[in-house]
Amino acid sequence: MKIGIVCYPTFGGSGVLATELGKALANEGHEVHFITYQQPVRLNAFNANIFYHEVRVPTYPLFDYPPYELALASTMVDVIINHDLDLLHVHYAIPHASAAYMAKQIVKQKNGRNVPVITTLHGTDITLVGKDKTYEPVVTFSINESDAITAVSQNLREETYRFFDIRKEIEVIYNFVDVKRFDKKPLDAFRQVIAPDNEKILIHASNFRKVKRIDDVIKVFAKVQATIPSKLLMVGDGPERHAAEELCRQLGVDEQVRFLGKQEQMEDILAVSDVFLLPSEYESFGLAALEAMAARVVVISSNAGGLAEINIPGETGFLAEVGDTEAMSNYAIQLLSNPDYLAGMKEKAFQQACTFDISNIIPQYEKLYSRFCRMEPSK
Ligand code: GMT
Repeated sequence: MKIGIVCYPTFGGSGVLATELGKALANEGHEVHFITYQQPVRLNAFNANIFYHEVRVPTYPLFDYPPYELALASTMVDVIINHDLDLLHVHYAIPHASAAYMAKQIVKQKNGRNVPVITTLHGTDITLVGKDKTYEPVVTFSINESDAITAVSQNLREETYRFFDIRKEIEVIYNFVDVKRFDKKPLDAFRQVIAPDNEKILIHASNFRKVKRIDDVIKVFAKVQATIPSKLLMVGDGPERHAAEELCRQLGVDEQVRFLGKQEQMEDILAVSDVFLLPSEYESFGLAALEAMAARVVVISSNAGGLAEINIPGETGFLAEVGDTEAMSNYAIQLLSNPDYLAGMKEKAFQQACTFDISNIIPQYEKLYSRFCRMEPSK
C-alpha cells in the first residue's frame, strides 16, 4: 500500500507513535509518505520505502497568522495525486483531520477519487485543545467525516464520545513500543556518572507542560531521597521547567536532580533507571510510561485517563490519585528499599510492555487499512 502519514514531527507522544508506525510499515514493504512541517525526530535513518514531504508555509506581510492548515491541505493533495496514495492516516485531530477533509474533497473534484482518511486521536486533541469552544465544531465535523477513527486507549474513546457528538464507531488500537529497542543492558559508565555512590535512579520524561504536574515529580522525589539515597533524571523540556528547577532549589534537592533536556537515546537513559514517575493530570495512554516498562523500569503514576490500562497496580507499578504525592512517595520508598520486590516488579513491567509490542499492534493497523484500500496489503 501507499500510505500518507500526517503528524506533529516533535518529541510529543503522537509524533513519536506516528513515526514509529510509519517506519514499521515501511519495513513491512509499504510505501510511506510523511507529510509534516519538519523532519520527524524519530525519522533518523534511511529507508528506501520512506518519503518525506515538507509542508512549506510561505510568509506574506498581510498574514498575522500564516495559514498552515491550507498549506498542509495543498501538500496533501499534491502528494496524494503525484504519488498515487491509497490512504491518508492523520495523527492528532487538530488541524490534521480537518486539513485531510479538505484535501479529500479537492482530490475528489480534481480526479474523481475518494481517498480514505483515517484519524487517530491521541489525547490532548480531545481532552484539552479539542473541546475548547474555539475548535469544537471543526473537531466534531472532521472526526465524523473521517472514514475510520481510532483512539489510543479505551479511556480516550469514552472521553471522545463524552465531549463530542460523534456518530461513528471509534476503534481502540493501543499505542505500541518496540521492545527490542528498549530491552538493553545498563551502561555501567553512564550509571556511574549519574549515581556514583550507587544511588537509586528515578526518572521522568515529558514535554513539561502543566498537564504533566512536574512539580509533583519533584515533591515525590524530595520525600524519597530523604529516606533512600537517590537521584532524579528529568528528561524533556517545556514551559514548566523553570518553575521545576526553582522548586528543586526550594526543597534543597537541586544537587540530586539532573535536567537532561530533550534526548533521543531514551533507551540508554531508561536502562539505568529504577522508577519512572508520571503523576499527570490526564494521560490518554502514557507512551513514555510504556517505553519505561519495556526498559524494565517500574512505573508510579497517577490513575488518570488511560494509565490504568497499561500500569497494573502491585504488578507493574502503582497508581495513586492525581496530586497524592504522599502515596506516590510511599510506594517508591517501599519499592526502592526492597531489592527483590523491585526486581520482581521490573520483570512484570517488562512482560506487560511485551503485550504492547509493535509486532502485536502493526497488524491491527494493516487490517484497518485493508478495509479501505483499493488493493490488498503488499507484503
Ligand atoms: O503528552 C503530551 O502532552 C503529548 C501528547 C501528544 O499528542 O503528542 O501525548 C498524547 O499522545 C500520546 C501518544 O498517543 C499519549 O501516550 C499521551 O498520553 C497523550 N497525552 C495526553 O493525553 C496528555
